Amino acid sequence: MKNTDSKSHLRGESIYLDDIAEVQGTLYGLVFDSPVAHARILNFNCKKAENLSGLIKIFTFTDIPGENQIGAIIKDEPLFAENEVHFIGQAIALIVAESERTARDAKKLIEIEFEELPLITDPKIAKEKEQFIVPPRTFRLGNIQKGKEQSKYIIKGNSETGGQEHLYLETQGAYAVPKENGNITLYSSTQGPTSVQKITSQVLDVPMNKIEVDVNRLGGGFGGKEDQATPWAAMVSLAAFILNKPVKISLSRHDDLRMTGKRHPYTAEYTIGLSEDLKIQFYEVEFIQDGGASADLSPAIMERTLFHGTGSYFIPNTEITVYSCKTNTPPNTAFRGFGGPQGIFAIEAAVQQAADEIGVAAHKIQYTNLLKEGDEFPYGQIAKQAEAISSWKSADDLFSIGKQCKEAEQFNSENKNFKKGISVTPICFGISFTNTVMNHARALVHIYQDGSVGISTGAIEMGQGVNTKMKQVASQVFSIPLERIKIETTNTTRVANTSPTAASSGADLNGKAVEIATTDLLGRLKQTASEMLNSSIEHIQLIDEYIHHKNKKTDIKWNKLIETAFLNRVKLSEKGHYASPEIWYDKSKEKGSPFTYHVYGTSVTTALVDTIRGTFDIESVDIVHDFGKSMNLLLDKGQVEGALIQGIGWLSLEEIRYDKSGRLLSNALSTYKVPDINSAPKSVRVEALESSGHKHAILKSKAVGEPPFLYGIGSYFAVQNAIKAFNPGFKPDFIAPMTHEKVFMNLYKK
Ligand code: MTE
Ligand code: LUZ
Ligand code: MOS
Repeated sequence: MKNTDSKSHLRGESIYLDDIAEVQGTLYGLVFDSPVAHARILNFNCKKAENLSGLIKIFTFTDIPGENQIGAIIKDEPLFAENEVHFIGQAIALIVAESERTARDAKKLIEIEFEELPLITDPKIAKEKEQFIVPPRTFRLGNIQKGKEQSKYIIKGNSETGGQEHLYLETQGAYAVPKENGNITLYSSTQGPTSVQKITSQVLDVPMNKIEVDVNRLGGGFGGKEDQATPWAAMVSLAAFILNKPVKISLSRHDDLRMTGKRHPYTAEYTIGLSEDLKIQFYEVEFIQDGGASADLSPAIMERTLFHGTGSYFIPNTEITVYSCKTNTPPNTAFRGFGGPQGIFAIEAAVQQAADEIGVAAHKIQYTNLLKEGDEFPYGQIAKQAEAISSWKSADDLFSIGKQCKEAEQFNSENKNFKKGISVTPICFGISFTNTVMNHARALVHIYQDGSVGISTGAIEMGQGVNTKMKQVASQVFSIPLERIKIETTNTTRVANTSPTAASSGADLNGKAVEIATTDLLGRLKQTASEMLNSSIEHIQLIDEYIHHKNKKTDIKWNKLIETAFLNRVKLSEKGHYASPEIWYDKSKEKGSPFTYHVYGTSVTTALVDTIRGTFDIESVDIVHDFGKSMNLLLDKGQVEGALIQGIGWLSLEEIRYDKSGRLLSNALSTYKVPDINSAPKSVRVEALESSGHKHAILKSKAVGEPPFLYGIGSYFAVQNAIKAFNPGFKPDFIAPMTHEKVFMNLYKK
């Protein structure tokens, strides 16, 4: 079962935002953004720019009829800067012209004067000055003091993970087309059409029903378009609304890199205690999250870090705190894993450091402490259908962890110029938006008179294959081929009040809504069939496009059934609404059961370090992953492979750097190294854990979008272990990314 988009992708026929046929008279927008990181604006003069021929208008905050505000969780972010700027790349104005070229020329003619203000780029300094986005939060389980008393080994340390650029192939963009009576059709490359609709309506001071957001597909989002697709959409809508002309914006890669936020960098300070038998007795950790200049999704991301603070382990005494800090860089945002990977890296660092100091293999400590059925997470949820141990055992059976370690040791004893390192990475990731109210979705299904089917949902196709999965659900319920089914664009007029396609839950939530709507329709169709056959409904089945009666195939085909239903005036359209059951969370106690289920898995990573050049290859990654009962193993394996390589990039290649003035140094693909085919593992094996799936997962097929990103963590520790094999005096730090430069320095560090 392939991704149903694969053919049009391959032929270059798939339509992204910039491929939408433009309406005559379309104008082009370009953002004028701040060149300084923190300053008061003393003077803004665009007279010269406005005199340029072909220049239509330059929009600033003074042109906004409604609120100059785009903050989704906290209202702390203006669409256009008013009197102050807070980061380099912050939007100050939108230049609208007949061509993008003219807009670029005009940009150079804008005059602006600033009074520069002191700035903070280091989140640790922000913490000292109590520049918080929201107050810190703490999750607690058990009693740290008790844990200390039971510990033979107590280890203190710290770790650090860096930012990450989303590098969706399609940059941010939006296209607003005005309609009659002040209505707007808004095409946006967004994961969150409702959020785009809502914020745009507030900026324009019009009701939401005047803004129709339509999304065909994205050329990748990875979280970068969960919240940060909104400003561009609001800007072009503002211009279209005031000028009554279609206006489009499509960011150049350079502008996108500079103006948009990235994965949150985190630092962690931890203390971990273990008893003689290597049971973790307590874990105390304090994270500092670099939020950037405004809240964006930072409070929600901070929450997911708290939820994933203990990774795949049961730790009876835990205290996890996160400080979300404000700095003068672009607001950091959602990125695959959403703060979870940052939390999990720290516990893995603590385990590795403990292993080093105690003198045992890390995988001994890891295995000893894996979550079991009935264990309690620090937030009170009880682990059910826990697959941590089963996936580890399955990985060990299939890939022989012990044997791989022995072979690496043997290799290392025989080679000096190359060293091997191995690491094991157990993963555990919670599925559901941690904000319980967001876990719902809707679908609208039409069966046309000829038997073809059109489905609208709130899910956004961004390469992950959610449209293919939606078709599979309908095809399975109706028992008709996929060719009869079309997935429509995601459109706020057809399906309203959607949550963003995020938290890996797009397929589950929207798929369940499709299942509900199609099941309702099926009931009605069976009723029609029973009338056609003068029988009763329990004798009717639909199998492979034919009505079966009393378990015997009839000659009545799907089309005939639909035609008859139509002539009998049966309702052939249905909507479905799904809200995840059973989940809840009490923020005042920091306890609850927020996740519908968890996804587990185990990977074994082997790295090969060239000790002369200081370079490394990831030789192999062997994975046993908990897909539940995968509804589409090809797509799901694609998600695992893609996420793995994205994770490897985060921890071993990609380095976001700002200078002291808040300027992004890694502002091009020449200075920011993303994984390519040469840095991909030489071998990736992905095996499915045998499991019965989960009843609340769509067709028992567990969410797969984000969890496998965590397998990338293995690359960091595998390379680190290879360095240790060469340089026994090396005392590792736990600062990521482990770039080739750092490997080189670490090989010879005394
Ligand atoms: N896969 C592709 N090809 N492109 C993407 O942008 N985003 C990831 C993941 N896989 C992404 C992707 C992220 S961050 C999420 S949350 C999920 O897909 C969202 O889709 P789902 O909920 O349908 O899994
Ligand atoms: N977005 C969000 C997310 O709003 N809440 C979440 O819990 C979440 N998790 C992962 C990715 N995006
Ligand atoms: Mo994904 S970070 O939930 O868009």
